[in-house]
This record gives sequence, C-alpha cells and structure tokens, in this order.
Amino acid sequence: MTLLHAFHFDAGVAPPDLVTNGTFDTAVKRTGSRSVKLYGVSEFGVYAYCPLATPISEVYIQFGFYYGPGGLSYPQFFRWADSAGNVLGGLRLNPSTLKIEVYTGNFATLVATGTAVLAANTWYVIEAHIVIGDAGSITVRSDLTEDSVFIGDTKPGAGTEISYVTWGCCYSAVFYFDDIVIHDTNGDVNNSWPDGARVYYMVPTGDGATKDWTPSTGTSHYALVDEVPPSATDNLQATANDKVDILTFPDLPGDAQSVRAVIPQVYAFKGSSTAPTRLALGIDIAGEGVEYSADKDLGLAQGQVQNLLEERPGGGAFSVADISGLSLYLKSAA
Ligand SMILES: [Ca+2]
Ligand SMILES: [Ca+2]
Repeated sequence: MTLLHAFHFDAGVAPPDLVTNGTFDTAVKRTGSRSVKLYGVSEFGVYAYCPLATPISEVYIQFGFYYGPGGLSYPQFFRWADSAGNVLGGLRLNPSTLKIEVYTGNFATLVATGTAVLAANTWYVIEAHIVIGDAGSITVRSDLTEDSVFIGDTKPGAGTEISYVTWGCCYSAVFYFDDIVIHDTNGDVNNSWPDGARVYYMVPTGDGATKDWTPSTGTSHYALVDEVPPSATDNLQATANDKVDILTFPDLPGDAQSVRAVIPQVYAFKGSSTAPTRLALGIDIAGEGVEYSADKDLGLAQGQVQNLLEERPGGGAFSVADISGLSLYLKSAA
C-alpha cells in the first residue's frame, strides 16, 4: 500500500484515522461539501492530527490550505513528529511576507523560505516531501510548483521516523484544510507527489439487485444510509451471516480526469457479541464481479470501517468510467 490516508471531511464527522477538535465547515471547502476548520487561541490547541498507519522516514503529504482574514501572530499551520511526540519540523506562514517558511525541530531552526505569496481567502494545494535523516531533505510545493527545497539535517533529535502529522491554527486567523492525501514511497502507484488530487465523497443514490438486509422503515434501502452526517436513526440491519445488500452510486463529476483510489466507507456497529459481528465491503465495477474485503470487525458503538483500494478488482488502475456505475456490496459475517 502506498496511499496511507485520505481525508475529505465531507461526512461531517471525524474519520477513524484522524483526531480533531476543530469543526467541519460547509461554507469554505476545496472539494465536496466540507473542510476542517481550525480556529482557536493557543498554539496547536485546536488541531487535526493523523497517527500514520506506519511510522516512516520518507513521506509525501498534500493538503488544501486556506486562511481567512485576521492576524497571523502565530502562523504555524503544519508539523510532523516522532513516536514520542517530539516535533521534527514544521511549516509556518511568514506574517509579513506571506511566504511559507520551513523549520526543523519544534519551529527551532528556519531552513528554507518559499517563493509563492499566499493570499487570504484563497485555496492553495500545499505538498511536502519529507525525508528524515542527518542527510535528509524537505521539499515544499505550492499549487504543484516547487516552493522551497532544504537538503540537510532534518533529524533534530533521536527520532528517525514520522509517526504523527498535525495541522493547527493560529491565534486570530482561521485556517481551513481539505483534500489531505498521504503517500509513502512503496509500491507502483501513489508513491510520489499527490499532485493536487481531490478527495471526492459520494453517498449512495439507489438500491442494487440484492436487498437481504432489513430496513428500519420503508422499502428503499439506500435512503436509510445516505445522511450526511451519518445517522443511525434509520438504518439497515443484517439479522444473520452472509446477508448481502447492494447500493449504487452516482457518476463522478464531469471534470474528473483519473482515479487514484477508491475507499468504501461505512458507519456501522454490532448489536452484541452474537454473530453477525463483522462486515465485508465489496465493490463491483459495471458488473465485472464483486470483490470483497476481509471481514472487518465492528464495535459496539457506531464507527467507521473502510477498505482502501488502489487497484480495481483483478488489478490495474481504476478509470473514471469504472467509477460510473459502481456498486457497493455489504455482506454480514461472523
Ligand atoms: Ca472536502
Ligand atoms: Ca440512517
């Protein structure tokens, strides 16, 4: 796997692999219906952080960044840390020049300054390629153009790997982030710059041919699981193992050019320790045949389960046409 994490914020709730005390904002967003809005009065006191799926010494990170009007008295907006929480480096916006400054340590040593001037009330795609080491590097891009490069010591202490990446806010401005994508360098795809990718969120708009699950009301299954944010007030329930429900999805927007990954996400829980207690997520591209994930464990409280797919069932990259006519399969399991 090379795509480690992708965040759209459009569901209006925190995904399981991100922790935030910010809010999900519908007025300002780069893609879809929401961004995460960070606004508060202490340094990184309002935050969104991602514990990386695997601590790594080299990573590519993309995020849409937008700042509102107001002061930039504490303009640090992004940092990365080791497993002990020691900050290894970070990015801040110089409040006078409005250029991105790159630091090592906990904003201890300024090592590079960008060239792009970032205006307020404007979305920018910021990407960072970070290599931790005594002979490391930090390369930053703004809107896909190289902004700064530092080659040198990016390991201020003993930590050799990044375990946490954190977005934060400053005292009087308001920061928004959207379309966060994190790649490592492994594998054949998604192993370099995310290149401004959009994280596009879709909810089901129709029922498929199989409807084994029990609707809490009515006969339309998708209508019980299409709320944003998710709500269990109406729902679908599997009363035995190997019950299958199929949901259908709309086409991608007309300007979609390629598809990097597909991530089926479901909010679900188990009613007790009596089976079924697990869920398999499958996709079927235009009737080619369903391919299921491993059975996913569910909690007793509602939470999100997901299956990150970088290649289509049977192998190869997804196409835009693949995602037009996509069906999601839900299968209950013991
Ligand atoms: Ca979004
Ligand atoms: Ca519902």
